[in-house]
Amino acid sequence: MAQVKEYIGKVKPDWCPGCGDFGVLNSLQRALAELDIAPHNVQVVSGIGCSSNLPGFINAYGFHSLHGRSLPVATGTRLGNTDLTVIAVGGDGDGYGIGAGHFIHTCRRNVNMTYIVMDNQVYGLTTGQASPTAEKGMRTKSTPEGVIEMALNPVAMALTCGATYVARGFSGDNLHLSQLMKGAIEHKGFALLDVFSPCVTYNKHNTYPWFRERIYKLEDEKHDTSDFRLAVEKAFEWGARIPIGLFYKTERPTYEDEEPALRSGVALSKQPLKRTDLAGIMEDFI
Ligand SMILES: Cc1ncc(C[n+]2csc(CCOP(=O)(O)OP(=O)(O)O)c2C)c(N)n1
Ligand code: SF4
Ligand SMILES: [Mg+2]
Repeated sequence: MAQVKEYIGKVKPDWCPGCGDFGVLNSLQRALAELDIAPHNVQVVSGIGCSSNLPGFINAYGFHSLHGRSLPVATGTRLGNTDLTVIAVGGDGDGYGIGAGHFIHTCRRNVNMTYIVMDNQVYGLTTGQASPTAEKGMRTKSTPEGVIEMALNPVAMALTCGATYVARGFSGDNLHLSQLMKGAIEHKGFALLDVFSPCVTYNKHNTYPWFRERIYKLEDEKHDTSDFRLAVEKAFEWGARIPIGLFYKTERPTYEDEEPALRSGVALSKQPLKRTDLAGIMEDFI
């Protein structure tokens, strides 16, 4: 088995001390080591945000893309080289705000990759504005009198948009989180892992103790992960009790299974280049 230290990047994270993203990074390094996936076979793609700086701190291929654009880049990477383990990472603002359209369509596309969202209910990098998952009424610097809109529900969205592995973790429980990550990475299809990852600097409401008082593990209540309706019901549980763990898992053909250019099973990047004579095509247009 690989060692966790093999996945430690050369650059030390510059997150605030206590930021939940440390737990996500550590859990991901542990999950990859336990799955024995060599760093050169992993591509970590992000958008923009504190959380999206993660590819700089892990020893693997990385791509720090544009705000909200991790999923299209990750999809392109995966379709270009199906031999890679592709993991998109980022924040709630990145994935559920500016990147929401990509999120919806990536769920229904079912490309075989993992999406880890460090959900802290704020835009951390830009100093604490309300994000799409901020609760109604939450006071932030952009909502001094409280958020007016209702919060977006990422788990329910992923379920109803067609993601085939839908889970939620907590960065205060690294062992549990790395198990969910392993499940997501091993799953054949699109996996969403929403992670409660507290922003200790700008979110004084959703703190570690706040989550610890409320979260419980679905597996402790013998949750049936094949029951779609039950998963949706659980996704809406919020308040005194908040579930974490695997909500739903199912199998259906991936995009790669059905895309004609990939059906052979040979990665596109390893297929021979065919020379196409463009002269005939050009004549049609000129
Ligand atoms: C097109 C564009 N719009 C806005 C920004 C400014 N911006 C950078 S990060 C960010 C939000 C980050 O929030 P989130 O994704 O939740 O990450 P966090 O910092 O909380 O981890 C915003 C609005 C940007 N970089 N690019
Ligand atoms: S501002 Fe918040 S999200 Fe960003 S590094 Fe600090 S604690 Fe983490
Ligand atoms: Mg955020």
